[in-house]
Amino acid sequence: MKRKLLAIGLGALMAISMAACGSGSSATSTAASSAATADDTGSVVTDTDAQSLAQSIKEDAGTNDGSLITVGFSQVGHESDWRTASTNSVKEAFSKDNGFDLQFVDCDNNSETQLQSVRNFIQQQVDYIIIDPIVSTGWDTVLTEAQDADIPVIVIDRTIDDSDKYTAWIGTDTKNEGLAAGAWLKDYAKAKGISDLNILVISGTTGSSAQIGRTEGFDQYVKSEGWNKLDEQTGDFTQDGGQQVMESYCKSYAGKFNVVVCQNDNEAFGAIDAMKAAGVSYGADGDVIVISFDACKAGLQMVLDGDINADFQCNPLQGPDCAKIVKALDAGQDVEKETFMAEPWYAHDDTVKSVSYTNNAGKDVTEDMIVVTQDIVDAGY
Ligand code: GYE
Repeated sequence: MKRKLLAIGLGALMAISMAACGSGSSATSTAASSAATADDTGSVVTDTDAQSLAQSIKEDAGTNDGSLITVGFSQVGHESDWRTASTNSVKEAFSKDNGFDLQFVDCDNNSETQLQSVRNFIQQQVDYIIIDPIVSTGWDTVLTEAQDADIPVIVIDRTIDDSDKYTAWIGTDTKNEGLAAGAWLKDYAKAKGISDLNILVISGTTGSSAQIGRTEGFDQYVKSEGWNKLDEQTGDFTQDGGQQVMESYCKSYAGKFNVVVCQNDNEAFGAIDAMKAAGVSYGADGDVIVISFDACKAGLQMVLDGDINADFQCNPLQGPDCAKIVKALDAGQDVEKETFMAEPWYAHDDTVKSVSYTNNAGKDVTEDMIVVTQDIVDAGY
């Protein structure tokens, strides 16, 4: 493919200032969280950094003699350990050494910013665009614009559900994660002799495919088993959000719940802090069963410690496969439209050894629940 030299103009500067805006909100970090915060990854720049970043992008562009593949990556934000791992994975895979010139925009969970970042990439005529879509709808117009500009779009992680004008997607099936969580809870409650399940859900960012999929999958079991879902409120996939929602749940539903489902680990860290403060006992030895998703390193540590009962992994290390896809496209090869990452399921103990359910593709599956060990935690992302 003929390389387009990166045009550093207004568009790039806008992208930089948008990234700078992203630094205004506080990145969630936790004592329990072992992964780097957004600042550590360099994914968020401060206002004072914007000038020097502009300069360094100019210099970088100057060193691209046309041999590097230019790629724009529009990332959701920096809300969780999962996100940090995703950003790092893409940045490492799309390094200069690997033949890429990557422009990164942290959209700070703002859909307007995200659409604008993609338009800026189109204006700059990058060779390829990677999008991790904050929400699953509202994409058709801008994807048409990318198509008209002859720029292939690769979607990672979350799905785009109102347009098929992208070349490839790589990620996980989050409905299966929700289904597996429901299947585990059903068997766990049975094994423990718990007949009444009173459930509080702290959901992820509303309208994101990760929230929609996990809710749909889990709700299938709520319905079929006749469980009592007391409430569902969003914690926006952040620790602060999880803590705030749980603080209010602890007041409104004091003594009335025995399950908390957090749609990611960072929310679980916040929810656990809130339960601790409210004197609610939780986890393997407590009154409240805690279910989480992501299974990042800090989350797995909490499973090992018995604070989280079960954690359904979502693999964020999509950078290498994504780079492979871009290289293949660049060599004029066909690529798979969809690539699914493997996702293991983890638990504190072997009360439930495996889960059986009908997955999102309509297939009956039986999958192991892996009991977390220190080695598994150490190998985590
Ligand atoms: O679960 C959460 C992150 O889109 C699957 O986004 C991803 C989700 C992940 O903020 O931690």
